Amino acid sequence: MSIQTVCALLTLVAILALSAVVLRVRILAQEGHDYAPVQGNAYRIRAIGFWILVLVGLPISIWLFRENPYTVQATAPQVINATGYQWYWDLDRSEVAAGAPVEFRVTSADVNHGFGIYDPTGELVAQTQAMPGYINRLTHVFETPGNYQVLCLEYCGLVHHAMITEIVVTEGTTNG
Ligand SMILES: [Cu+2]
Repeated sequence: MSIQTVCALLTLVAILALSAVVLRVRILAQEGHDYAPVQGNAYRIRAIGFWILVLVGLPISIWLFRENPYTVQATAPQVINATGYQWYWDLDRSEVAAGAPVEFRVTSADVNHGFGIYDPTGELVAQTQAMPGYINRLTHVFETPGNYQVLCLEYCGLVHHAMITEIVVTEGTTNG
């Protein structure tokens, strides 16, 4: 199961749980209760929730920070300069080696574009913004050789959908 699917399922579960809470509150509200005991309970639940967040959420957050795509140390990165135009991509290089860091330096010649890299199965593996006047650096290690596609992720006009180009990831090491 991909990370996107896991996130989508977790979001769905959270939405259902929240809906159940709202529904329960709606039903309880019709019965009418004394305010004081309800308030006491609510404060207790809030305190428990707070400590659950601290004790569970904090370690998870710290654990997730192990892997930060923006701090990947590229010793000798393969560099691709990418520029977005209405409506095409210009890459100064379209072939890189798998297993070694690739640094994308992404900008735009006109309007904002979204630089999204998709693997051969059509799954988004990395993305950044292509903005006029800025060079956004994105480092990614392609683990699997194959033909990857770059698509525009931000609607930029009439032929936005045609902003597709290809990056070929080869096995072994290519220098440059
Ligand atoms: Cu676009």
